[in-house]
Amino acid sequence: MTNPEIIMESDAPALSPKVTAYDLVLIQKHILAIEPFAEAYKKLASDANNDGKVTAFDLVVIKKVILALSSEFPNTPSYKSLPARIDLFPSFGNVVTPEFTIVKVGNVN
Ligand SMILES: [Ca+2]
Ligand SMILES: [Ca+2]
Repeated sequence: MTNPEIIMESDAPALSPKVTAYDLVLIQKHILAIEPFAEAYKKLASDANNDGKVTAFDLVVIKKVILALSSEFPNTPSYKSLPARIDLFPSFGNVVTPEFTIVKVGNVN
């Protein structure tokens, strides 16, 4: 038997009014270690190609979406959840209260 778990998924469009050139600036500052993100959700939001790292490739991907050259992010939904999944396997006496933070890919501010 597999453990019951909750996984949040989204098929919302990649483009959002919240994702702007200013987000690109902030992500660039993170990549260049000028102003690194402290918050896990910002790193998650910045990883637009879903390779587990925040690099210049993510900037390219997000820029394409902002410019409407691309309608979706590669390998990742438009919204991610933090954590990605919650294990609901019940341990006796414990009540699992799932708590997710929903993260819009590309939006860090
Ligand atoms: Ca933003
Ligand atoms: Ca990445």
